[in-house]
Amino acid sequence: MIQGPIVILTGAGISQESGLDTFRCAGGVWSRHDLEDVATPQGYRRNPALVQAFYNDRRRQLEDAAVRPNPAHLALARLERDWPAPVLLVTQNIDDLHERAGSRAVLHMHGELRKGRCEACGRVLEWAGDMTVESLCPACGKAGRVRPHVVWFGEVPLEMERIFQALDACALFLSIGTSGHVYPAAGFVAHVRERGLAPTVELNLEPSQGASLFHQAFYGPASDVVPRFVETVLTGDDLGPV
Ligand code: BJW
Repeated sequence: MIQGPIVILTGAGISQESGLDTFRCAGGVWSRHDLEDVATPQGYRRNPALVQAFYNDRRRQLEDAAVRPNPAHLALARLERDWPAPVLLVTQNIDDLHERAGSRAVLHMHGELRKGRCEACGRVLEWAGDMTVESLCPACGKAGRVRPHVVWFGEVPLEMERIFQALDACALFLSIGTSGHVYPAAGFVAHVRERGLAPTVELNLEPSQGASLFHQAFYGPASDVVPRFVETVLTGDDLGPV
């Protein structure tokens, strides 16, 4: 039986049934856009307008009434509410579906679509509409220095210290809807496993890159496997051999 803090890593797969594309699945974001162009600092320096347009489109998508939390997001919010110890959600996603589902302890390690960052004054800003290469920073007033508050390849992900502290103290590590291609997130399971810190469980549509490192795995759509797994944890049922 699990007792104590839970750390959950989520990726694009958890939001797929909410209408947001994953990156590496067939028809995913990287099949339509070159990641070197839109998800690297070099790409941004080459063509900031292209990158702003890419994130503007994705920010607008969040406004679509059809894009809303699915049963997987809701189940994780319930877990945080009903579990007697801390539940920390570490998400690679830049959407806000965990928050909309009611989760409160959420760390966005790859940033947030609804935030911008001023490269002149360093302030992180709430950002609702489009961002352009001429946008003014509401904090310092400079024009053309606001960029999406997201983490591109080669940049350091956010909140790493808090994440590793939580991993070191967890009683269960859960990975949901991520392909395990992108580090450091892909390395969390090895961090927990190598130190014998906690059982590690993968919930995904298919085995991820790091599948062999998980003690247990349940495969299927997140809206199905996540609520069922949360129910098992909350009722205190044995997770099986770990
Ligand atoms: C479903 C489903 C359903 C589908 N239900 N499941 C060589 C070795 C090791 C590392 C490196 C290396 N060369 C370079 C690196 C570092 C690099 C890296 O990892 N590169 C790899 C490609 C090799 N990493 C970095 O540069 C990172 N920074 C860094 O390492 O800094 C150094 C440092 C670290 C720590 C401390 C100090 C210093 C930064 C990475 C930034 C990634 N940014 C992006 C874009 C963010 C903004 C945006 O959204 O546009 O983040 S890339 C993109 O990939 C995005 C995602 O968060 C990330 C992960 O993708 P995710 O979520 O796993 O999605 P998919 O599509 O890959 O998978 C979806 C999964 O869902 C699949 O498995 C499906 O089966 C499943 N699924 N439907 C359940 N209904």
